[in-house]
Amino acid sequence: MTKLTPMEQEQRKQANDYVHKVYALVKQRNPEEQEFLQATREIFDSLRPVFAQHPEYMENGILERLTEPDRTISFRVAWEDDKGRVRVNRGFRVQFNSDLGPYKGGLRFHPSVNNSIMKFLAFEQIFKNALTGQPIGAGKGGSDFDPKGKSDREVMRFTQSFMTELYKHIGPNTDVPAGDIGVGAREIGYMFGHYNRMFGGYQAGVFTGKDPAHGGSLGRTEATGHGLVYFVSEMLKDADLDFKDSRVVVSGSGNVSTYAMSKAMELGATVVACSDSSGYIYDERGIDLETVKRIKQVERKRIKEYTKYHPEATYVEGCAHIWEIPCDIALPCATQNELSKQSAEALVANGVKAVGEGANMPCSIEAIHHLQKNGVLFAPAKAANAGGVAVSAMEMSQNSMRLSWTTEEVDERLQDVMKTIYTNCVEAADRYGSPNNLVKGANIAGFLKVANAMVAHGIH
Ligand code: NDP
Ligand code: 2IT
Repeated sequence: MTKLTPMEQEQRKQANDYVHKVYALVKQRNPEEQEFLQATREIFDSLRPVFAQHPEYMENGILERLTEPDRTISFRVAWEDDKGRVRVNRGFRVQFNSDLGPYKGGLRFHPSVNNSIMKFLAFEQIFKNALTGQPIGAGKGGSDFDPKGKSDREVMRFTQSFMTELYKHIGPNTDVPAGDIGVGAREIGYMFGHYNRMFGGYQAGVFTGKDPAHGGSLGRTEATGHGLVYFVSEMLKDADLDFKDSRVVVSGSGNVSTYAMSKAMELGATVVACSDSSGYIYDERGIDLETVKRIKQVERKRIKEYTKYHPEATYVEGCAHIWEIPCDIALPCATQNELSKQSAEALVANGVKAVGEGANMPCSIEAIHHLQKNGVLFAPAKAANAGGVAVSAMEMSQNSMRLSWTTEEVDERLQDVMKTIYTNCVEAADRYGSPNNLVKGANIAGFLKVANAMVAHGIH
């Protein structure tokens, strides 16, 4: 290593002091928000070398501004269930940053939803959306409403009440939501319908993830999972590896997981396990995806049902032990902090070669360090799962132009975007002194794009 000059040492010290100071402030302001603090800590760690080289970001207070959302909207959602009882949930929209375009990000319906989870997701979306190279800012929203076990009419009444309030804050040029956990085509359909009713017309560009039969983009449903596998393929290629003949474990059995499995299988992998929030199924000969889709998408039942159709498979109650199944490639595609240091140790002990994050922040910071320390290729969520929002931005373009691209056209663009993101992450990691570290590369490349826009747009 080359010796640092006294000036470089001083620049490093100033950068470290700045990061420390701002992180202390973020902690003081948000003492209860564990997930948000975890997400900011990871970003801050990556950015030290950037501040050492670019004091203008410190002078412009970029970190202080980037860690405080433009606004957080929180509201009551009252609705009536099928038995005529009044129910009350909490709705959120965190509009984090709009320096690169309209606020953009999904809506999550899950009982665990709270301010911290909304904020970490919206915060990470800033860097992810910047990485896509598309003109989109960042937001996230949702509710602690649980669609599980609700009738279609209950989901409709809830989403209409939710939209009656959210309506005031979104629009094709201000804030464009999409799906996330618990929000799929059914929920988007109801919300889009109610938005248009309140608007008194048809505003195609206010939502993405719409049904392609009425205004959505072909390929959006598959985009996150397929994009993840495209990104991981690029990473594997640089290490002379690929999906062909590999054993893959994928957590979750929702949108991201399903299409990650389908693309991995198409590339010749055997997917031996997947899960839902109750437990996981394991089939040495490979999971039958059509059965998974029927159980989860059509019947809306538990993954446990799989063994009824495939008695050769095993079902294990609980999710954590899925990472103890030996595999070459692990793709966590369910939720945040689902892969702990202990899980990472099991993966490493069983010879895992690559881990790709399909979910947002599925690996704890300690798990990531353990994987990287042991030479496991690691694809971070902000880059690896950006294919979904990238195709959302393509949906916005198609809506504006009032035309639709073919599945092949969308897929080609998605592959290009994922390759470009990969290259940009590799280059940023190299340039700032952490070769092969895609976590740092993704954080730095995303940060630079948004920070430059913030400097150009003045202090606000
Ligand atoms: P879905 O609701 O379609 O699927 C979620 C899956 O994860 C389900 O199998 C669900 O099981 C499981 N799951 C949810 N919560 C938990 C939990 N607390 N513990 C264990 N398993 C859980 O959501 P998506 O596939 O859309 O989202 C999955 C992840 O990917 C999320 O982190 C999301 O933020 C991220 N993501 C999604 C994108 C998209 O385009 N949809 C884009 C980029 C990232 P069960 O059926 O039991 O609820
Ligand atoms: O986390 C994510 O990137 C999403 N849930 C998708 C967001 C979008 O606007 O398509």
